[in-house]
Amino acid sequence: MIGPRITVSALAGMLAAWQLAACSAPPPPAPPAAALGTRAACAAYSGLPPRWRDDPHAGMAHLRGGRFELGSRRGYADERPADAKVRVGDFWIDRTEVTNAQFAAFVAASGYVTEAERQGGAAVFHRPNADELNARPYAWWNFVEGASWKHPQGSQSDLRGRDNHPVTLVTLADAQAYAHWLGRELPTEAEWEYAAKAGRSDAALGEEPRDRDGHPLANYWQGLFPTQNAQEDGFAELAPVGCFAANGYALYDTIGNAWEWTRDRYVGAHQSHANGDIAVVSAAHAGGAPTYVIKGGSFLCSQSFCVRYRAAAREAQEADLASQHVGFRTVVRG
Ligand SMILES: [Ca+2]
Repeated sequence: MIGPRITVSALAGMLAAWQLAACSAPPPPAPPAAALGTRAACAAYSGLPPRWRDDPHAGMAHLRGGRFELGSRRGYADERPADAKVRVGDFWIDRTEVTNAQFAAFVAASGYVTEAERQGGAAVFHRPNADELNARPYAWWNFVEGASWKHPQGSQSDLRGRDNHPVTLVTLADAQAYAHWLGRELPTEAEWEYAAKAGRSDAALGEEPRDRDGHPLANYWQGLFPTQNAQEDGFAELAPVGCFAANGYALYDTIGNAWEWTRDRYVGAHQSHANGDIAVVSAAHAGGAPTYVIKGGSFLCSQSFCVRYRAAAREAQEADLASQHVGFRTVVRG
């Protein structure tokens, strides 16, 4: 059976209708900002988001607020009881951890001197040998003289090749100073966790971040901490921001890479696990600094020690302790 003939005039009419529709259609959306989320993309990233300093929300995603479950029914005891009635408002949040390039711009503009620079050093990780492990607890932390955000391994080191890495070795006050320079704030714990969970409530939120094939989905520690780093994720220590796929809210590295400061004091019980060798770092501290909540885990979190590479996980960090595995991201409410 032969179908109805399509005539030349009918074709012309269809073409005219298509052209009319094309002319009246809204313009296509602007191309998305340079996407991160792959090893090649993060390696090529300058560390400064598109329209940096021209757009007050440069590098940020806007999240609609809502109600969600803060905490976990499956994690450490200090993540419970999970509260399913926590509500957050609308806010913008950095899509990546704040980078060295961004923090350098702040320092260049303001002349700001970080707390670690004033203290003369900061806590830096190293992989200890057996003798060191036997000699003292938490032997993987050293207070390194001269270490600061721009000298991450000590005074002889610098930021060459690390513009796109998260800035670390910054204290709570340092992070707040940067945020205020941009007219921003640090997130509350609830805002941070809302952003990191990205609307999810499934059981995988409480598990090691691997895909179905077993590949790591974040920069954390695979192997026996702190002596065996299998580097299945491709990184021994900090990675450039945005090397791994974004979460459902287009945010990178909420899990792993660097821990992230929040503005909230840490109150209540805490299941012990060290964030720093207090005996070592006490030389630079008067002691008694209040602790604040940090979130998301870092490149040092492992199945064998710190199982805190999860959105609900929380750690208490001394406000004035600069450490190699703690950075931050900022928010603008509204
Ligand atoms: Ca992080």
